[in-house]
Amino acid sequence: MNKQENIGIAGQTMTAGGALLARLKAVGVDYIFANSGTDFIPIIEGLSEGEAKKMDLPTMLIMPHENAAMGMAYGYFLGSGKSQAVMVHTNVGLANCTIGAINAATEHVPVLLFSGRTPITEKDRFGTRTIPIGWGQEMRDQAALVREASKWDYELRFPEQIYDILDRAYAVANSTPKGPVYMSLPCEVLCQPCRSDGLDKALSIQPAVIEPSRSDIIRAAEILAKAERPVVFAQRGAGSEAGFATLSRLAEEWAIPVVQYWALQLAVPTDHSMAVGGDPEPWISEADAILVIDALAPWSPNIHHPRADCPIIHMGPNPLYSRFPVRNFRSDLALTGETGPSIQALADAMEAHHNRAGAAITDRRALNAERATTIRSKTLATARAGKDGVMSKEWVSLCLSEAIAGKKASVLSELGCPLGPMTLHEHGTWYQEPHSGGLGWSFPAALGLQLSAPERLVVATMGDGSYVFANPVACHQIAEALKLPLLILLVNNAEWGAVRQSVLGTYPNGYAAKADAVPLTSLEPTPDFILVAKASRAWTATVEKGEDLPGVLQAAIEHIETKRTHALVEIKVRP
Ligand SMILES: Cc1ncc(C[n+]2csc(CCOP(=O)(O)OP(=O)(O)O)c2C)c(N)n1
Ligand SMILES: [Mg+2]
Repeated sequence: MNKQENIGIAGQTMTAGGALLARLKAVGVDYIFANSGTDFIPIIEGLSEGEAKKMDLPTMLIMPHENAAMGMAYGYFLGSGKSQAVMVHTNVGLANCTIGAINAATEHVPVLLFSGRTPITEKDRFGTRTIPIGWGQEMRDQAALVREASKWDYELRFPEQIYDILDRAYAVANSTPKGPVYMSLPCEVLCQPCRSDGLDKALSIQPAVIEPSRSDIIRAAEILAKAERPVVFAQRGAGSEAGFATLSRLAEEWAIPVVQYWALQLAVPTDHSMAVGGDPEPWISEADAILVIDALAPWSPNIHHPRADCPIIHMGPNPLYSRFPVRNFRSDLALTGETGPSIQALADAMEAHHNRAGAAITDRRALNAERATTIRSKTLATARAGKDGVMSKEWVSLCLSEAIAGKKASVLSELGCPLGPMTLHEHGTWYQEPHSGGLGWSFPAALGLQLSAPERLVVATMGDGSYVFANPVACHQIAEALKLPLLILLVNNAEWGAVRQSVLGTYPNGYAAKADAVPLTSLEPTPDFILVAKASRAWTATVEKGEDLPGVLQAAIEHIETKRTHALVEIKVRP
């Protein structure tokens, strides 16, 4: 029997578009965040066929904008550790996914991204072009739109490839370092019949998950144990709940301060005795050993300077961040592997060094704890002072932190609430926007996180600019349609403050600084954002006075807990 006869002809068949969906479910994809188009003919037909045949399929969710689809897949992974799929319309849908792909690639978030490819043929074949768009959406190299952000890309050529190629896509995306993969799906291929038995067989290619070598771990442990002033720089948390607990214990036992500079996730509790905030100074210039945990830019080399004789260890899924052309932080030792298990291995290796009970470490612990307390007290005092007049973002953080105390909550921030004034104790309680800075992330990522963890109180905080970038009408529609009871804090300063501050930072006495207003940074006249949220029947409130905020946050949370619909609080903050 030749191969062609083996496929579909003998035995049961179905539309390849439906087979693709069934195979995705079998490899572990529960949700497809989808924005459909004319190229979806075989996907939609296949979905209905699969349902009629009672096949096990992923849940397809309608995404009114592709950026929301990418953000939700990102957030779902944050909440569950499971990669999901995004399926969009040809080159144009893919173009709207590009920022999401850049964000996911930078932050090692695995997403299976699919888009249709306009039919290749012009006539005489099932699924061929029928309308002018079929010509207008053709590209010489569609995958090039996201290739820089993809670990792997491929165009499906034959329907029977569905059996193997999806396994490969899933395994590559979930291998260390994780990241997005892209596959284009020509319409004619998905329109062909395809064998439908065996679609539910187990994943045939397991992801390659890396751990650091034992000898490198032993070397790293020696360096840290011997050091008099070791410091940890952590940026993407501690990898897992276990990693978080282990790093917290390690930092305490060995009296090692933990700097969380531009932290995307929490690595130790904010009020841990060794948590010294986000400023690399004075720690970096004092250090005689540095462990960098999963940090793309652990400090700013233009400002911060480790000692020439200070060994620097980088740990993480891709400790040298090899995707980026320029990133020249000195690395004397690199520990490649998933962060949680790497921290665990390091902590185990440090057990071999018994000097931690010594007087030197006891003194170091007391000294560092005192310094940590001073830093934290200052941060909290500054936040409290931000209550008066037009309130500060730091005051909003402090109030939010108090409002969610004792609840199972996660806070996302995209130029929203800063981490400093918050009191958070667990892994998974804090997420900041990706360092690729593709704005419009917080709202959809929070929707995805909420979908993965329905019982959690998920709080999406963001600047007014970031809210607009998120396509808020689409995001509110999703929140209502999927009954995702988010709390959204829109921290409104009526400007792109980060841009203005960057100009003033580089040209403190320049023309822009002396001008009446820094050009290209104002968002006046500010829209009535409340009406945008109300359009999708969100609970809403506006807060202008710092003293009113705690009460409004409490009311919003009460609404979420009792009515289970989403809420938006617009908070007017200082520029
Ligand atoms: C997609 C995208 N476009 C533009 C930028 C450039 N950018 C960086 S910060 C920023 C302003 C963000 O404004 P907002 O969310 O209101 O926060 P604020 O700076 O006012 O605190 C802009 C436009 C970006 N990072 N991403
Ligand atoms: Mg703003």
